[in-house]
Amino acid sequence: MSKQEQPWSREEFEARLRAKEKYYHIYHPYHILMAEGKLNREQIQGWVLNRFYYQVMIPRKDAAILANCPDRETRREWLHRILDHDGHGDDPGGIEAWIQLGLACGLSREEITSLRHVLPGVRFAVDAYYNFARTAPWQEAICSSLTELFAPTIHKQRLAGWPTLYPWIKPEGLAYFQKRVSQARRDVEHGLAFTLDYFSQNRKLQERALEILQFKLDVLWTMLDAMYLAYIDGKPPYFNVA
Ligand code: AHQ
Repeated sequence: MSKQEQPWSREEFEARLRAKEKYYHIYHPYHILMAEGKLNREQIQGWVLNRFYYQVMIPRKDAAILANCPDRETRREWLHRILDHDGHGDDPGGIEAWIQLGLACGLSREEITSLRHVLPGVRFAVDAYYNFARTAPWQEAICSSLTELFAPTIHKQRLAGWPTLYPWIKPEGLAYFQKRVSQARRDVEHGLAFTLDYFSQNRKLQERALEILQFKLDVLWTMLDAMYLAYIDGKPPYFNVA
């Protein structure tokens, strides 16, 4: 087998997955302006309203993976992701926590849950992720969640910065980010171990894993592109149509 066809070692494969961090949406101009405290109330509210569509589609994405997955052990590992978002017992879950973030930003529950502010570009990117999880092999959908390798940093950045950068946002709204720091870490432990095992069968599968991770990075980046055009450039869809 030539050098080009041999699978990378587990360490090199993991390093190549982690090297994709440079494409993570923390580096998107929208998030850079956010981290610098340069977004106004409408631009923060627009982000919260649009990201809500991503949040409500996550448990449906995860349920699609469960539906496609015949392996009981993997389903047992994956199930908590739905409960994390939909809630269970006394824990109202991440979707409710995101609504609390929206309320803390001065939005109404109805405005958030109506989804009427979701931009077409955001909807298309999120639906691309959901439809990927529904139609791709379940192993590929597990791999696509690995952008969460990079998520703790962005959640911690918001927790550290927002109280001073955006004092008008009620601090209780940040609870969502606090929960995600530990949930993302736990999710990724299983997701990464599974990906390193399953996709290391051969080099072609390893390269497919990198392709899948890039697709998900594109989903996250494209959501912010739509928001940038609408809320920073002031050019929402059809802005110039009478
Ligand atoms: O709040 C986020 C979340 O619940 C998830 C689930 C996970 C997945 O299954 O793809 N990805 C993810 C992400 C969340 N928040 C994003 C953020 O920037 O606040 C990061 C995002 C991710 O990195 O995929």
